[in-house]
Amino acid sequence: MADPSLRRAEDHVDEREGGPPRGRATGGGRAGTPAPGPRLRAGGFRALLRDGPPYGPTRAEFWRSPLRGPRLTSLLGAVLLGGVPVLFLTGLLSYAAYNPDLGSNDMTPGKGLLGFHLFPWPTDPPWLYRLTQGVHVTLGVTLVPVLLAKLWSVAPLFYRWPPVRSPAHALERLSLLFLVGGALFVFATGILNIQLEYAFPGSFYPLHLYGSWVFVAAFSSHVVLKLPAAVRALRGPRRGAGAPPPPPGTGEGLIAPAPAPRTASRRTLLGAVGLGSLALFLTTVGQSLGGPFRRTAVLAPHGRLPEDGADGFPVNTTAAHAGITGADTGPDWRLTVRYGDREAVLTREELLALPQHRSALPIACVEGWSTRDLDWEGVRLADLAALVGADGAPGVLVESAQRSGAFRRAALRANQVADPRSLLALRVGGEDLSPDHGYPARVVVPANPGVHNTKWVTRLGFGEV
Ligand code: HEM
Ligand SMILES: Nc1nc2c(c(=O)[nH]1)N[C@H]1C(S)=C(S)[C@@H](COP(=O)(O)O)O[C@H]1N2
Ligand SMILES: [Mo]
Repeated sequence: MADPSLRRAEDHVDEREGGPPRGRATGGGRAGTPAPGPRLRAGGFRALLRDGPPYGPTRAEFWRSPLRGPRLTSLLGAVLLGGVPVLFLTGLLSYAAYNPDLGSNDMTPGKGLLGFHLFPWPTDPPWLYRLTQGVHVTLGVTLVPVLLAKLWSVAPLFYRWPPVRSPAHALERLSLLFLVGGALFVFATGILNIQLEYAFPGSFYPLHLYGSWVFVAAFSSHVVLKLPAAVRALRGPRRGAGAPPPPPGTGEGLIAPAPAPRTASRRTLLGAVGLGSLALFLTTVGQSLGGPFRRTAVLAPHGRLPEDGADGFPVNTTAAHAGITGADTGPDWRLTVRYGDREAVLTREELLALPQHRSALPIACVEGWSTRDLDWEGVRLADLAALVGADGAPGVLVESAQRSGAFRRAALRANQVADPRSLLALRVGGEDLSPDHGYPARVVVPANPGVHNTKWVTRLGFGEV
């Protein structure tokens, strides 16, 4: 027989649920021990529906950690409440940064519906995408231990018996499926994408984008439903082992009725979660800070690459991987610039003979890594537009020598073309572009996601957005 105070906690459950007494605390003290006696003998399907199996995780005694409780769950929830909105906001900004409403930039089906918040992505400050996407990826990675701890802290609730009590309860459980499934799905797809460098099974963008809307919808209703309880738990007194049960409506089902002996304090658990997050943060953030810090990003695929040397910055998609051959970029390479029926075809020498400009701009990848400001040299996109009288064009479709793959082309908006720092770059760090960095010519635009800084450019189609 369990501690009498635990009976009281159970009674609260019964009060709230309005069901018959469930006797979960009476079936025998220890987790995993089949409850002997009356429950089994009463047997039958109806008893099973009412009480659950005589042993296993549907029984409160199965869950023995003395660390679970509303305060722990609420503390972890509060951290997620701080982090998830920032993740969502920076994620939406990243979507906007692609100018998904332009040309072939976005392959997401039904994107119109999700495009309500879009705005022309600015070119100032030039480090904007570096910041927003660095925060998005670093914060996402850092929150993983908190998310896992939060799920652990509420694990007994997943198994509460009976699984469905009423239509309203069924709806609530369905929303939890979207909350937990959504959280795991969005975090997993994000991390897979960083680790696989775009070699993602299926299409990452629609999956991650739609997944996060589902997750955030479920998250919002969860916050509305749980915030009062969370505030109560955080304001209320701390409860040590053996403390009286909390008042009704707080934490039933979380506090173990038959707790195992305490081997660590709640503070130790929170400390371990915090240390895990700190370790992930410290081994990830260097990829966004760049410079000497890049070496500290041991968990990031673009982490440890050194940044020294003229061309010394990470490569995303090598020329070989993109199927770019020597013939594509050799002496026969030409740049076609077109606006309506006006067309100019230029060799690299002719491009080098046009006015050359310098821009100090970073590469900032959607995967979260970015570089310091690199010293680019080349022809202004605005000058190339003027060459074919495209000054007023709504934008430009940039195409590369790459034959397949989503990033073989990208559309830029008029404000990006007009910015005097936007270049068709021919050189970086005082040397010709290397083959992997886009030789003979590539786009660099301030605040542009790296993926739209197209390499191995062969054609600029002004107005073709
Ligand atoms: C990634 C985000 C989150 C996930 C996946 C998550 C998941 C869950 C799940 C599955 C439950 C159990 C619900 C049940 O079966 O009744 C729960 C309970 C709870 N959550 Fe969250 N949660 C998240 C964020 C938050 C936030 C931001 C807060 C802060 C307001 C919060 C506060 C709570 C509270 C107070 C409970 C109540 C436990 C009880 O019924 O006593 N959660 N959470
Ligand atoms: N043609 C083409 N251009 C491309 C890519 C590509 O796959 N194909 N990758 C893009 C991505 S995702 C990034 S982050 C930058 C990286 O530039 P870097 O390899 O010179 O650092 O190039 C972009 N330009
Ligand atoms: Mo990228």
